[in-house]
Amino acid sequence: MAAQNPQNHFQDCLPIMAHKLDRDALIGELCNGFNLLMDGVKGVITFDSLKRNSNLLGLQDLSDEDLQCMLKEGDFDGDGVLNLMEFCVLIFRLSPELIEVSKLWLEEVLEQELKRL
Ligand SMILES: [Ca+2]
Repeated sequence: MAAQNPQNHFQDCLPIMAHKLDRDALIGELCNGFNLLMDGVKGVITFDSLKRNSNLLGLQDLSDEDLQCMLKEGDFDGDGVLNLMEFCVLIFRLSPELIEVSKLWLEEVLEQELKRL
């Protein structure tokens, strides 16, 4: 058990899982990543929680400005922090391989929605 580092595991697995189209596992990993980065009290990713935990995801080389940019880029509702949905969307945007996958998911969801109508 000791050999497995969950942080590295998260980063390494994202592209692999994207290729497998294993949606549930990928979403699980995204949630894990979110949990690693979020502020435990507020339940969202703030600049401080991102800065404090960025090394967990191999982001320790990013400057304060880079981190601010990440937050700003992912923050759709403008409250200055990232919730789980905003985090997932940001990860998809930062990882080109995942964009293809998310398009497929979107089509799948739309198809299911259309069938229900
Ligand atoms: Ca937000």
